[in-house]
Amino acid sequence: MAPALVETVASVADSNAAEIEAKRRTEQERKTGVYKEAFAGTATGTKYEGELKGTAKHPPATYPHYLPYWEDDKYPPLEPFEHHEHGKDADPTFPNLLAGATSVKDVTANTGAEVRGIQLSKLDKAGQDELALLVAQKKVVAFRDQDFADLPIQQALDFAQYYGPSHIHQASGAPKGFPRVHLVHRGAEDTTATDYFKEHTNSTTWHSDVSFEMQPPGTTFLYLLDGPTAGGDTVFSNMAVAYRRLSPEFQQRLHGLKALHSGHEQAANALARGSICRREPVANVHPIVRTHPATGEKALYINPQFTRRIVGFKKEESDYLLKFLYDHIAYGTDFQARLKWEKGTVIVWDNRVTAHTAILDWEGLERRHLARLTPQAERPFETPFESN
Ligand SMILES: O=C(O)CCC(=O)C(=O)O
Ligand SMILES: [Fe+2]
Repeated sequence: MAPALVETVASVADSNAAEIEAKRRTEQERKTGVYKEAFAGTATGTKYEGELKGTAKHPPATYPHYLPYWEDDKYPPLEPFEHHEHGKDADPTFPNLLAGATSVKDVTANTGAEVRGIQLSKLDKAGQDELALLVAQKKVVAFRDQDFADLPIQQALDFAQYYGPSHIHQASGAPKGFPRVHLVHRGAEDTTATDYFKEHTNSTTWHSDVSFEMQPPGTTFLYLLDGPTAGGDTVFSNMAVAYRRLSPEFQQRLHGLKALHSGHEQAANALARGSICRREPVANVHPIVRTHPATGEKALYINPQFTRRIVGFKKEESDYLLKFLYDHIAYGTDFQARLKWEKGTVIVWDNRVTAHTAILDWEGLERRHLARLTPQAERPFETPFESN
């Protein structure tokens, strides 16, 4: 019998509390820069001339139509929708996805894979279903030599939107006319990262994308447009192994707990830097242990960027337990995988069962430019604790 779903109730009408807390924290955190927004791009910080024409040391952007713009158009709240999990329809032997592959390699013993020899954009529906399942199982897969970056942007978006409506980010830069594409862009000669390291020891910012939304992303795509010669890798943490690594007693205690995730600080940080906010920010309550709809795996679902408070715990209790869980994720190199970018790489991860962090380690002020397509998935749900 399928386990009964334990309803996630956003009973604490904490949106207000989250907003007040966000205002208090924003001032302080803009100064300390613990948010990844501390090194997010802005309209005024982006040197378009260097990006379009190149600089003395760096060539122009290879994909100028993917340069970020912050058009201040306002969007309504995200609409709830019924998510269809395509991974559930997949053939688990992956005949339509991997038959033509020339190489399929695991990145580590428990996390990540690298695939060569297939073209994602040519997959049929059965192949796309298998992609969702493979990514849910491996957590993150790097597909090399892809044509995504060369497709018309709308075609790449249509491919991703098979998995769900592509999220419109509240604050990030987007290609002109494509607010559903989230851009990661550090232009040539941009010194934000080096400036950041004057005050900080590392750039690690573990998170699961936009976990504050009611229906956060599932199968998520990030593809390289331009990258540094070496470095700028992305590290993924396998949140299902992170959960399984805990003792059954501890796992059981986490079951039934819910946490508040807030997008208010991200919005407030963007406005405080003179950037935009496309939508009224939201906060939502999600279970701390969520279940994946295709694999049935349980995974930790908290992250230091967006999770604020465990519902029903006093502040010190909540801070204490969240700190333990954040440290568990950050120190757990035995359930992390560090993926390298190459020209033509599309990395696909399942945002429901992973956390990730960019690594800003390269020097020489080279450009790093990527595009993310972010289909939303189901509202996180939990299933009852089962001892192993
Ligand atoms: O820049 C990266 O490697 C990752 C950026 C990121 O967190 C994202 O696109 O969701
Ligand atoms: Fe991210």
